[in-house]
Amino acid sequence: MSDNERNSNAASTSPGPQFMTLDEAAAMKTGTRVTFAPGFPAVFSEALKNICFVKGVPLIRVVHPHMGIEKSTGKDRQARLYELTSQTGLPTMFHNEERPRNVWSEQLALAERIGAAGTPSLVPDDVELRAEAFGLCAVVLGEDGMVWNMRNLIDTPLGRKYGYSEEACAAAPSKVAAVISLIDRRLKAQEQCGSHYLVGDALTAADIYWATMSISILLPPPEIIPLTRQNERGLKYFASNSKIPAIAEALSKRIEDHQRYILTTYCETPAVLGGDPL
Ligand SMILES: N[C@@H](CCC(=O)N[C@@H](CS)C(=O)NCC(=O)O)C(=O)O
Repeated sequence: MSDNERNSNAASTSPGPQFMTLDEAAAMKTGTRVTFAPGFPAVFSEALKNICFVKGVPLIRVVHPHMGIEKSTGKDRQARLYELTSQTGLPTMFHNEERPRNVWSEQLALAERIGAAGTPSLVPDDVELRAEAFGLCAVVLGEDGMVWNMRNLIDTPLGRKYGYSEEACAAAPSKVAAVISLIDRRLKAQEQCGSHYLVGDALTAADIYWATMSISILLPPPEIIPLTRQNERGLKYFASNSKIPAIAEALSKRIEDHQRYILTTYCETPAVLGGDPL
């Protein structure tokens, strides 16, 4: 994607991107449709948006239905989502008439396949580098990984879906910190080889996923993640995570520099979130 196209992508959707309904998205036969929580940088949706941005895949934004029961009807708000995708996680991704993709590794593979010519390959051809990139993604995005444990730092309905308990909550800071330290060691070793990236000497999915997911423990300034009515509380929570002692100890200038470099160089910045900007 050229710089012009990159800028026009951000400009055409900013400041008020349109979000369609799930039913509208499901009825479409062409295009790449991804669900979001308008106004909130839900990290899995945000990361997929950034992956698609790098790959020059134009996204059609869709509202992800909230968890819980709709008071007026007594129905589960996510019943239709479940009917369409056999799960309820955010984000789901539809492309043309293909089956929906609900897991990051499948979403990444799809983005790689449909990405525009000339865009960076986010999954290395070299299998050793590929194993490194997927290994890092797994400890950030996978079960019992960084994001999983970040959700268990406090008791929320979402955390309850990921096994929140007093024990899980007590273990979460050191599990989150262990991943941050791994990334930091990795960046240090890469720096010594003259690389700005987590794997090899080029951008991979690991950089995009980590830089995006790390906003939940190291909040970037509003020039990168703008404030909205919908994310005000959530961003305070993200910011407070940096102050949890085990996490604060693991964070470093190197982690911050890499996050800012990847987000501002390769991703949609400022993030186009929709919702009501403050
Ligand atoms: N299925 C996704 C994970 C996405 C995810 O964990 N989404 C969370 C929000 S950040 C969610 O919506 N969880 C509730 C649910 O799965 O019903 C993947 O493995 O790539």
